[in-house]
This record gives sequence, C-alpha cells and structure tokens, in this order.
Amino acid sequence: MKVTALAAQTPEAVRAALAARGWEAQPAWFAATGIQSIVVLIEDITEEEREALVHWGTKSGADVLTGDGWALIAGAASRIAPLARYDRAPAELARLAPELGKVLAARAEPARTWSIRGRGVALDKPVIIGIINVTPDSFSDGGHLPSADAAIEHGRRLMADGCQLVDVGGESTRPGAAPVPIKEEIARVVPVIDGLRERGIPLISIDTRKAEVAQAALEAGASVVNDVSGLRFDPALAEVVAREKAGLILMHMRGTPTTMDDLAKYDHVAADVAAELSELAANAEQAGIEPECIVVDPGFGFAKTAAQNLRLLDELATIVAVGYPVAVGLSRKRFLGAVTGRPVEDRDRATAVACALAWERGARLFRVHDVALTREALALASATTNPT
Ligand code: PMM
Repeated sequence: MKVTALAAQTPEAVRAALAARGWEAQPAWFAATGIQSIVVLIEDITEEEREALVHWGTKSGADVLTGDGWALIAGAASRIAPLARYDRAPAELARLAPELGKVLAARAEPARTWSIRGRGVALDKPVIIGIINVTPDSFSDGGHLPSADAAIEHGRRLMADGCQLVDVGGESTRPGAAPVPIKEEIARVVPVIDGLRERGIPLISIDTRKAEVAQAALEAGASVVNDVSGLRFDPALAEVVAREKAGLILMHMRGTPTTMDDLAKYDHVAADVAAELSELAANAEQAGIEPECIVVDPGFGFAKTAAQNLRLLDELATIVAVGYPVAVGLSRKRFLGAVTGRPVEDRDRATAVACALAWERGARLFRVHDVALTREALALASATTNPT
C-alpha cells in the first residue's frame, strides 16, 4: 500500500491524479473542482434558517457551526452548491440561494477580461500597473518627477520594464496630505497624459477622486479612472466613468486621507472590507457603470493598521469572492517596512514577494513602482498556478 497526500490548495493535483489513471479531461476537472473545499460565513439569519442549515448539514455531510444569527458552513464545493439552487435547497433556505450563488459563481467562473472603453484586458496573466506620481509628497516617491518630461520618460521606462498600464496621479493620498485644487491637479496630470499618448502608450489610468480631473484626463487619452475613495468623494465621478465607458478601479478606504487612520477598526477586516467593497460596486453599477468595467482594490494602507494589512493579504480570497477582478496596491507600503525593517526606498523586494502572494490568493492587477522586479516575481508565481 502507498499513501500520498495530494496538494489541496489547487484542483490541479487531483485533476492530474485522475487524468493519469485514465479519466477524460473534462470529468477529471469537474471532479477535481467539485471536491475543493469551500467555507462560507452566513450572517443575519433567522432562527428557522439556522435550524434548517444544521439539519441540512447533518444530511449533506457538510460541517455547520452556528451561533445566534449566524452559521459557518464548510465542505466540498459539490456538497455546498445545491444550497444555491432553488430546486435543490430546503424551502426554509430559499433566501440564501441568490447570495450563495453569486459567491460560488465568482469562485468557479472568475472574470477573464477587464473591459476598458470597449477593449478587453486579459486577466489570465498578471496585469502590472506602473505608478507615475506627479506630486511633491506621495507615500513613497513624492517629488522624484520634477517635470512633465521627467514623468513621461519615467512612464516610457515603466512600459519597457513590462507594465500594461500606467497610473498617473496628481494628488497625494498620504495620511494628512493637503488637498490639491482641481485646476492645479489638472495642470499636473494632463501634460503628462498628453506626452504618454504621443509616445504611443496605449493604456493610461488617472488616479483621482474628482470628476473634473477625470474628465480632463479621459479627454487627454486616459481610459481608466482609479479612485481611492471608491466613488464616495465626488458624486459626479460615477457619471463621467459611466458615460465614457472607462475602466474603473474602485478602492476601499474609510473617511479621507486626513481621517482614515482613526477609522481602522474592524470586527473582521477581510469580511468587513469585502462587504464595503460590495456596496461600493453595487452603487457604481446603479450609476450605470458596466460590471465588466469594474475592478476592486482592498486599499492596503488606507484605514488599516499593519496587522490588518497582513490579515487582508492572507485572506485576499474573500475580496476575490466579491465577484470583480482584484487589484492590489502594495508597493512600498508602510506595513512592508514594519515586517522587513526596510525604509521606504528599500521595499521593492518585499513588494515583489507580496505581489506574488497576492497573485496566489487571486489578485490579478498589481500597482507598483518597480515594474521590472515585480514582473519577475509574478512571472514565477503565475507560472506555478497557470500550467500551460
Ligand atoms: N495607493 C496609493 C495611491 N493610489 N490606488 C489604488 N488603486 N490602490 C492603492 O493601494 C493606492 C492607489 C498610495 O501609494 P503611493 O502614494 O505610493 O502611490
């Protein structure tokens, strides 16, 4: 007799074991994904629903832990999936089907492309977003690009290093940073976007919270809006994004850069951020933005302590289950310094490792300062999870 523990974090191990024993490709893949384990926390349930879940758990062989108003269910995807079907789930649990269905669908069929002005950006490989901060005072690189020409040249280098998108920002979001008047922000970013377009850089994102700045940037040739306020700062921004069919990066934060540090209080950071992002995305869709245009970002460093950022990175799959492609902005953030002891100008190795971990947990877009180093880390990470 021979006993081998197969790697459980990927269906690939089971698929390969079955295929090697003569199974056809498709049934092998279905069986492998079907026995993958799922854990879902269900909150705000009635006593009747709780009892029905316990009963269902006993019958179906799934694990169910419950308390007052909540249940945690765990088991193979194939055991849990029937609960998301009206015709298979107990009548008392009908309310659960649509929400659970969404979570299971996001897991089984993640978005393969991100739609930007009618073009699709493929998400089967890591998408690197290079940072161009034309601000005197950003987190980590403020003031290093003193002129539009220097910023444009920097963008050209980032593209040569292998990013697909450059993100141009004219207002620092550092804790306590002074707000920048709209005119000043436009004057900082538009000449840079013009220059990047002239040099043939195809995809440009504008990092702004303001509708007027976004409009000017989109007119100059940007095609993505990256809003660290998640469309909460300027109510007119959603309309601009919807009208222009621009790509949207919807980032999570609480309060504003001035107030956010006092708002880093969560019951369970990944679950709370997922719920808040889900609400932001629903608002965006309600404002007419196509779901295919939306990417969500948990906002590392924004209204989160170092410990919370680390938890969030570990539990990133909860953010992925919200159902939109996930972007992460880990680059040179303070919590990486807290772990490595490195100052801000020496955190690119830690950034590259953190991006590889984020890829493995389901992130697909990576906003970084050092594109070359991150690209190498992500090439390795994606080669192990994307066997071709
Ligand atoms: N972080 C910063 C600025 N913009 N945008 C997104 N989507 N995600 C982020 O994490 C993010 C961002 C602050 O970092 P920087 O000042 O080093 O650019």
